[in-house]
Amino acid sequence: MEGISLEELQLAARNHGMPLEALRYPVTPVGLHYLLIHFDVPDVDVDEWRLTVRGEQELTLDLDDLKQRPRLELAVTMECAGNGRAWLDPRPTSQPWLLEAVGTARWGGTPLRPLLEEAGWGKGAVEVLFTGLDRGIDGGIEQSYERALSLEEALRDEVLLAYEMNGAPLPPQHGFPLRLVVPGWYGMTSVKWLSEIDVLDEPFDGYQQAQAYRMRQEEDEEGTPVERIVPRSLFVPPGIPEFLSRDRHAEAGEHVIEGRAWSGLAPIASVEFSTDDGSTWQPAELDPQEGRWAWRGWRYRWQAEPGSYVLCSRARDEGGNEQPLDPPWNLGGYSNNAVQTVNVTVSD
Ligand SMILES: Nc1nc2c(c(=O)[nH]1)N[C@H]1C(S)=C(S)[C@@H](COP(=O)(O)O)O[C@H]1N2
Ligand SMILES: [Mo]
Repeated sequence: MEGISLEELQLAARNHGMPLEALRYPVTPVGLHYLLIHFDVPDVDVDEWRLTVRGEQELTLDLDDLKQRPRLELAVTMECAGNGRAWLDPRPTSQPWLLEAVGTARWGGTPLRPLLEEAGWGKGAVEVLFTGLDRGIDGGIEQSYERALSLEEALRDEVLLAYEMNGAPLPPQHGFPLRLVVPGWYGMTSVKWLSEIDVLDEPFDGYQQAQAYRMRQEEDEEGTPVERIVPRSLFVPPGIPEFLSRDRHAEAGEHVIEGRAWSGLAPIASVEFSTDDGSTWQPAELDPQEGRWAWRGWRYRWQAEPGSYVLCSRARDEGGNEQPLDPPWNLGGYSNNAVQTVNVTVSD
């Protein structure tokens, strides 16, 4: 596999991941939640800031107007569609995530649907476009960061306009003062620094919809859109790490491996654990599911004897979707949910 370029390193240093040991927390502390910012964090003056909603009518709201609307708080697991990208060979050039582009927050705000109903839409409405305040250039095109959802998806009860994260105002890096949160979909859908919502009569064909976030093998293919999160499980690596390789060293005896699993397609049905690089699998114990949109905790009691091991876990959802052992390749490096592997040396 080719080395990481300085440009990829520049992206990786701006956009940090969640350290895997933070899988211990059911709700990720804000500073440990992953970050993905395509351009710059915009400079927002909240006194000047307004949300404009354009349907059949145009509504303009400030932050206090939004806070006075019905309140909804939901624990939602968010994952970047590029999580797992750096394992692909050849490695697509973009943010080189390994496994850590995930986090779960309690997002507080107001549901989108009643606001859309107030603005109204005509017979020809097909999509709803969400525009952020951040601007930049990608694929040679100057753009605001913006993404659309079908009207049907936008009207789901759990789609949220969030002004709080874990009980505090959104921090600048997570979209202050307002962001969209679309449970079950990869993170690119949840537009930060939200300023405009437009009901559209034509499908949106902007860069982040029609060029980026499509599953394809070649540049000139139309491909299919990246939408819902495919199943994944991750676990806290046991023992202690070697500084550079992050390979693990553990003592013989029982290790309770703690992990989490999620899928945007269907609820998690099972998690299995392997200590021999996926040759044989044992069932893990699942914790109760705490709400549909947050990850589900699981544990595996490993009786470790001296030796060398490759630990892995594999989740399956109720739709029968299961993590593959080897990653299928695609041009953008999206949606790679191949199993995590952790090398461990166990000694007496
Ligand atoms: N306005 C705006 N919204 C955005 C982005 C962005 O760059 N600009 N990045 C998206 C992507 S790709 C992801 S994965 C999530 C990350 O959200 P987080 O940084 O709060 O974890 O935000 C999404 N919303
Ligand atoms: Mo992302």
